[in-house]
Amino acid sequence: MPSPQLRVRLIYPRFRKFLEGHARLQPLIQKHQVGNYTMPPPLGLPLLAALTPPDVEVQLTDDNIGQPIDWDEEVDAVAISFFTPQAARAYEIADAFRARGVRVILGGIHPTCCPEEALGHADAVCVGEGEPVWGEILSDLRAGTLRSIYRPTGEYDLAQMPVPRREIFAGKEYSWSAHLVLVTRGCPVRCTGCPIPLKEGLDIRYRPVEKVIEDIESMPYKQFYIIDDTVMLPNKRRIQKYLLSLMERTAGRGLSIFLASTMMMDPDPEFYRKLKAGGTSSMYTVFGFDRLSRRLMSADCTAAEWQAGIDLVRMNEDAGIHFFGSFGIGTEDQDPGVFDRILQFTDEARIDLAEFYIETPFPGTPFGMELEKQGRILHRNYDLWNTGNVVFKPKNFTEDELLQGFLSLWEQFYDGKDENRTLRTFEGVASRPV
Ligand code: B12
Ligand code: SF4
Repeated sequence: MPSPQLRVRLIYPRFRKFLEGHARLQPLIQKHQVGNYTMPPPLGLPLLAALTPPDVEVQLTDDNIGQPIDWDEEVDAVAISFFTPQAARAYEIADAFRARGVRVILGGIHPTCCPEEALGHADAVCVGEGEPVWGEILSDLRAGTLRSIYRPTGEYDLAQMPVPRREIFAGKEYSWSAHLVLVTRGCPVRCTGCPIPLKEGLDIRYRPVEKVIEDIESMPYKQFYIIDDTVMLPNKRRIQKYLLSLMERTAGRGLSIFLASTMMMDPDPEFYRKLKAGGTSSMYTVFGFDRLSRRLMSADCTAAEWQAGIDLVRMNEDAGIHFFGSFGIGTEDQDPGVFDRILQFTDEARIDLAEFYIETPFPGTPFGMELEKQGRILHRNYDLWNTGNVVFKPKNFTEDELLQGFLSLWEQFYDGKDENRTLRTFEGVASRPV
């Protein structure tokens, strides 16, 4: 007897964008198209789709761009992928399907960090990487023997990773339609606000360059976003060697590559010229919990540290890589002077594209765990855990001071900025169906 066909509906829930709900920032969003964009969902769902056997039908509803959910669809299960800002909506969707007798499977960074909480809304929760357990989940679903927790026993070998099935995004319209490309997993750095070491382990695993190229060649577009900031860590022996060998292969293809980083970058101008030659067009740089970012945003930053920060920005820009700064505010070592310091820094470094976010105590991060221990979490209305709202008691600010500082950073930074300059990062990828 052939096994019955299974139908699984994949859902990517909606989340509030940074600036959503802050009425006074709406003119700024319209003009510069920052802080409120949508893009294709993370790679979890297309990777699982690629590992799904042909007799299982999977289709995606992207609730984040307002695609309607068919609550009465006849499906065997609903599989939802989400990070923390989506958790409230994910649970609402999960509860509604379970009330109709549909089985619900949850996965992604939030359920990985809060499996017990997620289990209150699901038949099964995937904790950690999905690739090693997805086949088992589907066969247990078919056999009616779904377990509550699926947790891979070892770390997934990225050489085995398939090309994500991005066709599940076809026909959907995003305001920024660049696709994501994964190159590593795991990170030894343990920045206090980041859940990646908990989710993926402390060793960096590399996806073979050949496989990355195969992935890039499978895409009809020339713009994409390499999601792993680990590739910019200043380790010449291993990490840079890997990145530069990738860049040798991407060079000369007319690509526009968006890289991500922290301020842990190599102060070597030649390195940025090589990245540019490989097709790198933008450097999305988070000023968060790494040492140099913290020093730049603290009152006792030295002149040498300040200059080191400016030099890194200029090395990117001078090589022709558009620097996009993402500044986190509200950490334990900042004080209300941080707002002026950030503006002074962006001014002196001549940064023309930036975003500002409020540090948030995400589950599974040392910052989140510490604040939880100290009883400083204000609420768990996850809709507001989108880094555009204050959800904890800050140490050196009042809650209102932090929120007002956040809003005026956006206003002051973009005051008088030429939108043609800020928008050059998004050129060619805005508002295009994927
Ligand atoms: C792409 C991305 C985005 C995109 C999202 C795309 C979209 N649709 O809009 C954009 C740029 C918009 C974005 C925004 C934000 N992001 Co973001 N983002 C990422 C990034 C870089 C990659 C995501 C990805 O593709 N990962 C790779 C896939 C394969 O991993 P995965 O989704 O976890 O899936 C695996 C498993 O979890 C599991 N799995 C996943 N889903 C499912 C489902 C089922 C059913 C099963 C069985 C398994 C399973 O299997 C998969 C394969 O192993 C991650 C960092 C990272 N490396 O993950 C941060 C990350 C997810 N972002 C993060 C944050 C904090 C944000 C922001 C809230 C804040 C900020 N300042 O950036 C903003 C949102 C701001 C706002 N409110 O507008 C945090 C999340 C923390 C948290 N607990 O929520 C991360 C982890 C970054 C970090 N290091 O802290 N982000
Ligand atoms: S923010 Fe980047 S460098 Fe820091 S722990 Fe997370 S993945 Fe590693």
